[in-house]
Amino acid sequence: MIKQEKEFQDKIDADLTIEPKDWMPDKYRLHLIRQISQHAHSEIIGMQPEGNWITRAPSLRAKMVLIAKVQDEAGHGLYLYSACESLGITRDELIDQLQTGKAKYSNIFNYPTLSWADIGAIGWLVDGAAIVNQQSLRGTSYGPYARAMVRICREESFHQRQGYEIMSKMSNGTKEQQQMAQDALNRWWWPSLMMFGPHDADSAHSSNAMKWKIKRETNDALRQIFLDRTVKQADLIGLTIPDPDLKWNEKTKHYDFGKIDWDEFWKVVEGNGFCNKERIANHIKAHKEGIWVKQAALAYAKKMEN
Ligand code: FAQ
Repeated sequence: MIKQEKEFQDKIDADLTIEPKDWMPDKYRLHLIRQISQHAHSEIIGMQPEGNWITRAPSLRAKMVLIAKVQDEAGHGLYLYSACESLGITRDELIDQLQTGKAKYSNIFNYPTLSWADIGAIGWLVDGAAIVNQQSLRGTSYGPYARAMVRICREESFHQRQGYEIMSKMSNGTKEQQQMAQDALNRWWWPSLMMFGPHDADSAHSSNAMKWKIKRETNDALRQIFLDRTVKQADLIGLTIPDPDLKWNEKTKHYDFGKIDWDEFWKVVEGNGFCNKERIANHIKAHKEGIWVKQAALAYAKKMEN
């Protein structure tokens, strides 16, 4: 091991953060660019399924809360793109990777939002899963990523609560509302479990990620935390988790659960989910239509320099 590499690993082992100007192995840098950009793209593409319901929110309060949430996701994307740029890649390159399909984003955002209950399910389950993952990432070894996570987690917990509030209201509402809430849970449950990525044995990047403390917990460990927490929340509002194999295990003190359909996961991740094409087409359209804003801002900045 070369001297620099040893010093780098010693720092990680001592739980010190790596900062943009510190020496780092290329593989660490590229690993982070991949993960942080996937994370940033997820926040931005994740605005679409919820944005779809802003005009149809059932009350002014619900509309205001949803607008604030979607706006927060844009902010999260910006913090993450900035953290990623500190690794020596430009925003234009990152956007190009997303739009040409070279970079992934979370599987979950390729499912459609069919009813208002889906907005509840996204907040409760998708933000709930995101928080579990992101709370662990507050201790990630790359300083700018860890600091972005602290701020994002605070906002994300408000998002989770707004989703749970919607689900709780609907499951205590009319029979039709209860059915809508259960139907949303049925459709979003398994894709939410998939968000944590493949099982540890099949997770290509986990070994390096754990060695470099980019990840502090494995995919399966985080999935289990989310599951244990969420089953109890479903019980509280009278909803049924759509898994006949779900069972409390007295020995492990965790819930055992059924098999995840990994074929569905890979189909979605490889671009063949319900909404992949629509999501990317919308992103490209928004960028084309908004180019004048970017040009105007750049022209203004240039004028101020002179
Ligand atoms: N979707 O070896 P691993 C949010 C890919 S934020 C798509 O286990 P890794 C907020 C993976 O990239 C949600 N692809 O990979 C919000 C790799 O392929 P590659 C996003 C996935 O990186 C809420 C391959 O599978 N959060 O929701 C997924 O060690 C509501 C092998 O996998 C983050 O990104 C997936 N779910 O572990 C916004 C958190 N999982 O790159 C709006 C940060 C795996 O070699 C509304 N990221 N793949 O081509 C992470 O913690 C990790 O990257 C994992 C995956 C855990 C996602």
